[in-house]
Amino acid sequence: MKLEAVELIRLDVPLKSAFRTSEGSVSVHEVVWVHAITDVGEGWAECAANALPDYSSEYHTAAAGVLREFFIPEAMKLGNDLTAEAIAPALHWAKGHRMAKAALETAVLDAQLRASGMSFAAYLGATKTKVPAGVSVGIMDTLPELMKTVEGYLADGYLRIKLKIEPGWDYEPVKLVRETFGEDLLLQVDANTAYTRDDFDLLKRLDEFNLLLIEQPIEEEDILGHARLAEYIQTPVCLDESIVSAGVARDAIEIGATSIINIKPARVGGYIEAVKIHDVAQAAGIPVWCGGMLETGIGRAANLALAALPNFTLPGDTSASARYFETDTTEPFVLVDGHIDVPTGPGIGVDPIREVVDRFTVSTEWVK
Ligand code: NPG
Repeated sequence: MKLEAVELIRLDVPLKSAFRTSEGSVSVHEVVWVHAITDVGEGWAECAANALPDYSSEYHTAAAGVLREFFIPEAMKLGNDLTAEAIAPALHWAKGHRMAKAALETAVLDAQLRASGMSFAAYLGATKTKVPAGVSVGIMDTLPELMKTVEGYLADGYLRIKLKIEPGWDYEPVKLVRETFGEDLLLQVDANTAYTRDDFDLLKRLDEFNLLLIEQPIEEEDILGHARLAEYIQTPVCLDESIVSAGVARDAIEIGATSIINIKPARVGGYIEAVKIHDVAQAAGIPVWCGGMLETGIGRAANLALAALPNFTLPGDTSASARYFETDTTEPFVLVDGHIDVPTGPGIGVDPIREVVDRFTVSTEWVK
């Protein structure tokens, strides 16, 4: 297989409502797509980098830049030896930029699998045909607004609620949701690194709510700090931003910094590395779940395939298209009894709807 050209597409996809985390608020999903043209057919991927370097150091225009200047030429140098499995080794010399690397690998993998008629689910080792869906609830201006939103998602059938928290929006909203919706609700929180080692007492107060987990409470480099926190509080600590590779996952597990892992393929450089993390965690008895980066259907499809692996035992942020988008870029993913079907077609199993993509496209460039 050979990479002939890549189209980098910048899209602005409007969100139904603003999504606020401890890092900021977004109302438009600004994103780069990688459309790979190979001699065996085309492949698609959505790069998860945000518009701002707020979740990680990556951001969409930097991802497009590093793809254009370094990664796509490197993949082209592979000539007829191109495979999805060859991408990570070929780009290994380049530090970081995992979301950009992931997007290129995913687009090439999509082309490769479409050509051989195999689905992402089959390639990755999925054992389920549908996956339980959770939903991530942003920080709101008021508690009544939060309650109305959570109530709506529970009525939709979501099986687990994740509340975004930050200092000043933690104890009270969590208490109110727990008291209102009862002990049986699967409830977890996500701080996106908003706290510090000085906040352990504050975080300990959340122990009374019997949460599934607290996600990434302190900064991503501070893995030892998470291990100390995990000893101090009862709520299981789950790492997201900190886990950038299977090696880091292994170390974080070993020092007790994480008893559950959020796997986002984009954050770790792609689906092949994501499966390695799944396996490392499984061998250590650590459950995992699939995170999200507000992906449209093109990105969501592949995440659903990953979430169908056996050690994904907790509901993921694999919500339906309607959670975020009035109009998705593919046929919408729908929630049925709290679950979403894993695509079964070749590759990611869905196709972009050209007219919708054109409507949201800000610019395109060809790298040849
Ligand atoms: O469902 O796709 C989704 C989004 C889930 O909360 C979610 N993502 O930190 O996990 C996260 C968070 C996020 C979204 C982070 C956008 C940064 C940007």
